[in-house]
Amino acid sequence: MRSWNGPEVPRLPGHGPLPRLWDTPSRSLVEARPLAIANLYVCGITPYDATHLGHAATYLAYDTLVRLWRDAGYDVTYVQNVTDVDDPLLERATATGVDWRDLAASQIELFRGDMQSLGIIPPDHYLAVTELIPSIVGAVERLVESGIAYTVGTDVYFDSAAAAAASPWHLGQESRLDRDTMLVLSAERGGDPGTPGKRDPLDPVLWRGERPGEPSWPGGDLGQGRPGWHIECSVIAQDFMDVPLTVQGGGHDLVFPHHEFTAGHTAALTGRDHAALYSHAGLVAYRGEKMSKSLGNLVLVSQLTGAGVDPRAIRLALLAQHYRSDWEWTDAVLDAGIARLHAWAEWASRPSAGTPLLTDLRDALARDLDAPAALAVVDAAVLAGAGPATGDLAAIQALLGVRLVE
Ligand code: 5CA
Ligand code: ZN
Repeated sequence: MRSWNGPEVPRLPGHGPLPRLWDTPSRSLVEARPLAIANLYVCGITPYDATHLGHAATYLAYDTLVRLWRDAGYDVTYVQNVTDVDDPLLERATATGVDWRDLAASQIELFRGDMQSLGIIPPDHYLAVTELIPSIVGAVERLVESGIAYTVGTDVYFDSAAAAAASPWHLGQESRLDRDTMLVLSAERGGDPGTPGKRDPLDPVLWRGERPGEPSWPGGDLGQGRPGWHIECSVIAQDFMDVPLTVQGGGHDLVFPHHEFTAGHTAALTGRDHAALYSHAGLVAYRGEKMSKSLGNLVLVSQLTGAGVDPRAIRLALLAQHYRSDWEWTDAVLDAGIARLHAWAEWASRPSAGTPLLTDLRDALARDLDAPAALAVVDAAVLAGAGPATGDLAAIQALLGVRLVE
């Protein structure tokens, strides 16, 4: 699938350090060191109610990571999916009387425009799940053949215990959660722990047999149906990159069950870990609760830009929050972004002077993508009175993605 046009990223002198990122399973900062190429998979949108500022914040975090890898001298392969067939999308389509394909297509197009206006580096491979059905069917068939999947009626489930016996993965490897917590989260986040006939209530569906009124595809031995959620990201990642990936990313609402079972599926299919590092972005709230499509408490990027807000001010507003913290979008957050953009643009027009900021910007961002610290480096220079040093504007454009002069 087509992605979107990428921003111009100036090449900077020398190389920055490799970034260290917080790794969910080991609960520590880990150097995101590529084996050869940096392989990044970030979980993409389910295309309805795009693009809210929570999505934007998460994709901005991994945009920053791509910028740092490139600046450190590595080539990057970046893959992102679109979950263009899933229960919530189908429910929304039914509720609004729109064909699910039209709903998905319009929201993906909106998302592309928003990502482009925010200057987010596009993935090299942008895949809708519906483009990969045969590959997913093949993977599920292999799991059935190796005894790691079983059927309940017309549905096929992942056997977590069998996978743990046959692969480097075990339930809890990625999320490090206890069973009681997993059971609660499974019920809240798309799992079906109450379905009778499963070997373990936590086992996730790999292939959902056809239901009346739902879209379905030929599944070979599996029968007509559609893919489960976690197998989609496992297969798309494997089809376009070597595993273990350098980094698997997404918001922290995906720690369990999504990334746990994505890891389980990949390990069962390849005998290898899905990723060397699992990174999770914090969740953006609005009016006291997580900004989410299901709650409807959304601020959309397109609403702000449509009202005339400069996308660079939105970018600066988001960068002022550490990617890993949960935080709340307010008018004050946006106003601070707008004020910072004005102050920086005025500074950029002053005569060139001062000490270059490049090393300090690189060091700040390499410490777990500390964008607030990087903004503070520029703020200090702006307050000091002199203009930017030679190379500062290129450094800000390459590392923070904000272009201050034409
Ligand atoms: N299609 C799946 C992933 S395979 C999905 O979670 N789609 S989504 O549209 O719900 O979310 C897209 C991305 O934005 C995911 O990485 C998710 O973790 C992240 N996200 C969703 N809500 C928020 C939020 N309020 N704040 C930050 N990130 C969020
Ligand atoms: Zn995913």
